[in-house]
Amino acid sequence: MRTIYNDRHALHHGKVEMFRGELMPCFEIPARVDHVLRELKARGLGAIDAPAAFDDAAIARVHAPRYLDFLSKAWDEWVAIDPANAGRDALPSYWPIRTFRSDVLPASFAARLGLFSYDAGSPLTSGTWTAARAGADCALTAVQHVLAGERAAFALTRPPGHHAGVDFFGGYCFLNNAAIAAQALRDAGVERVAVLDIDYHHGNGTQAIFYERADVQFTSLHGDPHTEYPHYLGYADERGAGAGAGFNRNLPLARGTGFAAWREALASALRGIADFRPGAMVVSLGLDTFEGDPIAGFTLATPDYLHIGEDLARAGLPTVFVFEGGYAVAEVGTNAVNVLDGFMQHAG
Ligand code: FKS
Ligand code: ZN
Repeated sequence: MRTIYNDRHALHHGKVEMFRGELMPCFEIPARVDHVLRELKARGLGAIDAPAAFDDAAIARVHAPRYLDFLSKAWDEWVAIDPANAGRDALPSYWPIRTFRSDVLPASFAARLGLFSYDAGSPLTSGTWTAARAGADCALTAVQHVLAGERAAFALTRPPGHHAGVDFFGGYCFLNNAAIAAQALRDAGVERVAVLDIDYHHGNGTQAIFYERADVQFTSLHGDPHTEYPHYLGYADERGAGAGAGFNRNLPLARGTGFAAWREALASALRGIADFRPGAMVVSLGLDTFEGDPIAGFTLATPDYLHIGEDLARAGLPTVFVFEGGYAVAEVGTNAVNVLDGFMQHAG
């Protein structure tokens, strides 16, 4: 399987995130991708290519113009407030929740930082825009290879994407790479696209982007939002709305869920995807379902990831893998490559 990779991911390197009233070192760090890259090379999984450069049009198919405008200029605005900000990440501290206006774009940078985000765990850094933008190029390039007839391709990128919505960042995510890939497949003429999200955390951004659409089906296996981040979305009764009614499926699982139960949920998810008869599938590939993950609660073991790849291959669909979470840094490479390796061994 071909991997699309670019070292610009490392330009996004947050220092701290807010956790329990304290600033803690970030979990989402460049070394995550370095480990996956090393494992891909060690196991000779396939070519590792640089992404092609795309203009902003494919990104603007998913994200709002005023959000992209904000994100692309945010770092310069942050430093313009105070030159000393060059040495600090930007973290929001207030948000326009219910009863506040979101149509007004305040002049204040801090106010706009809150308007376009939903948590204090996603630092915006000097290289965030460049890294996220290069990540979207990786996803779009992976799509091109699959459109050209390759069975699958892997966008190895960070920051991750599945929490980012049309006009907000959060959960370490800025541009929704999986949604951008799914939309690009649609725009290239694939009539129905399935997005399968197997990160530990619900892909609230991807769900929201496609919630009222019948042409992109979203299915997610994740920790029960009653106890797990992102808490405010990801419940089983969210089935889509309007034209999208019936095209959203959430399979929340209790903290502590092991591979047997998780794999049954995956089988159910894949049956729903088969019923949809998609022309292609985008997989939000998070590895934070691993038993050793420091911020998640399932108990999957390293060999289980080979079986996940096998099950995904048996869906028989052209597949774009997009890298998402996974914070057991020493194991994330083996776990990710196990999925891809298991897939290729059963891709037929
Ligand atoms: C502990 C509270 C939870 C945010 C967790 C974000 C998870 C991100 C992810 C992604 F794939 F996007 F990277 N913090 N500080 O794993 O879903
Ligand atoms: Zn996650």
